[in-house]
Amino acid sequence: ATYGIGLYEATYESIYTHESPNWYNNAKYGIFITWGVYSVPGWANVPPKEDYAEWYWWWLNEGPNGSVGVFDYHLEKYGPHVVYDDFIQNFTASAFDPKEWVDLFADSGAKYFVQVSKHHEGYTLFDLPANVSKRTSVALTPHRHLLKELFDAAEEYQPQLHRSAYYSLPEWFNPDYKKYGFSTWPGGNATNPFTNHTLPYTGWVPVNDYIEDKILPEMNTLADMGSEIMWCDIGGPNRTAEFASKWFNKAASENRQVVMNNRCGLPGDFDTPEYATYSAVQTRKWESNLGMDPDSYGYNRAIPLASYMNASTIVTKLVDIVSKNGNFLLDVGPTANGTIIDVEQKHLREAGKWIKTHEEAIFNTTYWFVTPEEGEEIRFTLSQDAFYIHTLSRPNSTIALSSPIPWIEGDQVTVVGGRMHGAAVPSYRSYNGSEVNLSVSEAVAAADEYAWV
Ligand code: FUL
Repeated sequence: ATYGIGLYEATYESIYTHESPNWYNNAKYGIFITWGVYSVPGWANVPPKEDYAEWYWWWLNEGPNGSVGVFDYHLEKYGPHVVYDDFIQNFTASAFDPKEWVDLFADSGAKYFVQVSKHHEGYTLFDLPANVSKRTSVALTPHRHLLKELFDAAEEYQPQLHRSAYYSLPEWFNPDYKKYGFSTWPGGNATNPFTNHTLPYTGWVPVNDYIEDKILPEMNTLADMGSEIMWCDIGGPNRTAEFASKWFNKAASENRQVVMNNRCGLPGDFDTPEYATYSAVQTRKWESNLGMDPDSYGYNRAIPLASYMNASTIVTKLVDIVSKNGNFLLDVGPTANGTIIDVEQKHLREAGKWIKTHEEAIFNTTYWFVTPEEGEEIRFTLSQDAFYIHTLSRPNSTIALSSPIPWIEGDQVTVVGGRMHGAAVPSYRSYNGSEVNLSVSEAVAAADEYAWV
């Protein structure tokens, strides 16, 4: 049990040597849950003016010339005297059933989840000592330790469903953050944009040193709760090298492996393109985060249900991302009472059926070094046993593969998943040897959906 103790030191160089562990590299698909006080108003316009609904307070605070129309919306719907912190009392979680959530994640085929435990609004879904913060879901409405409830419910799915938390280091309007003069987010007080009055920061416990007395205790709390990923946001002033060295060493001494993203103020173990994917293989591990909503992580009541990402897109994105060495972190935005809306549940479960019947081609795979031309809609993955060829649209009678692949005359090609699972696909090399051709019958093409393997 002493394995790895003292391995990491609190320096940039030492932490830089840490790598994303196998469980994470192999997990491929996670569910991101953006849920907090912002879920109460849950609004951020519709495209092309939509933006992150979890930023409601920021948009509101921008005042009448704000970019996404929150000021006007708020004035019309709530009037000038309802301020952001008034929404806390409506963050009821009254329908929150953590068991239902983890059952859904398991059905979706995901291997991990990342719960937003504190967004830039500063309200935590986890408990903290009274000298750190009372802006928590335990001290305030709904007086529940929501993160712990979710982690506990996931116990049933161990070790398949990894548990973790997103954590924003800065808080927009925490007066204690102000002294760091972080240029984009000065900290300091929020105002009521309609009256210009300075607002109190509900649950605020003044501290001497925001990093020492707030960030570190909060990150340590999440680590102690067993978060396997430290999914930080924004970075900024930090002592992450110190945090990470202790965390990595402790985990190693317990024979666990943990992983940190690139937003804790250090390069971390993987990159996190936001609402984006890469167009080619990246040798450094990465994870794409995308919402089921077209432009928001947090719940946005203005978005038509038909705009949510459907099963076909989920599967296509997953295959595309995995083939390029990425993981796919797909976001849901529950409502204030803790409901993951039906349309999201439906598409997640639908995609989950495909994912489970094609799992050998997704999980525990790695990337092939060649990214096929984007237009070809061909993707490759590789396991210890097989080389997988995916097509992202319904294949025609012949698939011509011009990229170099490990195929020699006589190798067997078979269908993975769908109603024709295991059926042979005749294959041959073109006369000049530059292409491998797969003869896909009508029956094989008709026997699957979303992606063909
Ligand atoms: C960003 C945040 O500002 C967004 O609201 C969202 O949480 C995204 C994943 O990270 O930095």
